[in-house]
Amino acid sequence: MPAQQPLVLGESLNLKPIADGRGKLIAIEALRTVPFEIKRVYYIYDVSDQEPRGFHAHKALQQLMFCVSGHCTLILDDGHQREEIVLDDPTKAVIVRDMTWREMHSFSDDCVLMVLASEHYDESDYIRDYAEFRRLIDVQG
Ligand code: T46
Repeated sequence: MPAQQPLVLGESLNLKPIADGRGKLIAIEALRTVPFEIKRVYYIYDVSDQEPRGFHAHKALQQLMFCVSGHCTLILDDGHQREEIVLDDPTKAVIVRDMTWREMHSFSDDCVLMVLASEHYDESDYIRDYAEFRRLIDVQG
């Protein structure tokens, strides 16, 4: 397994597989494996021509992200620094907290990016303009 990179903006989580002669199983439990209730699960796959996605932050949302298949590159930005994380192993997950700008790049053809979210979908929680994101970060100090 690749070595975990030390993360500054996202909290890395090493998901522990339960392995036996039949293969591997990973269980993720709300308020145990992740520090939040899981209200929503979605996954991104079949990304065309390595098209980047994301380019937004959330006002109040925590998410756990990992690739169950393939790989992609996650960029996190807190308005002061940027961090690049390659998600390339189903055991390698990142908790992305609110007020963190995220971009997903370089999706492999077989990539399935799984996301467990602390809230239901709410478009009003999105900050999709980077200048507005920076302004809100500055206001928060
Ligand atoms: C995030 C990154 C990692 C829904 O209707 N329900 C949902 O739960 C989601 C996540 C999206 N949608 C709709 C909203 C848009 O019409 O699906 C469409 C695509 O969503 P979006 O352009 O926001 O997709 P990404 O890949 O840019 O971002 C997504 C999540 O939206 C976002 O919260 O953190 O993945």
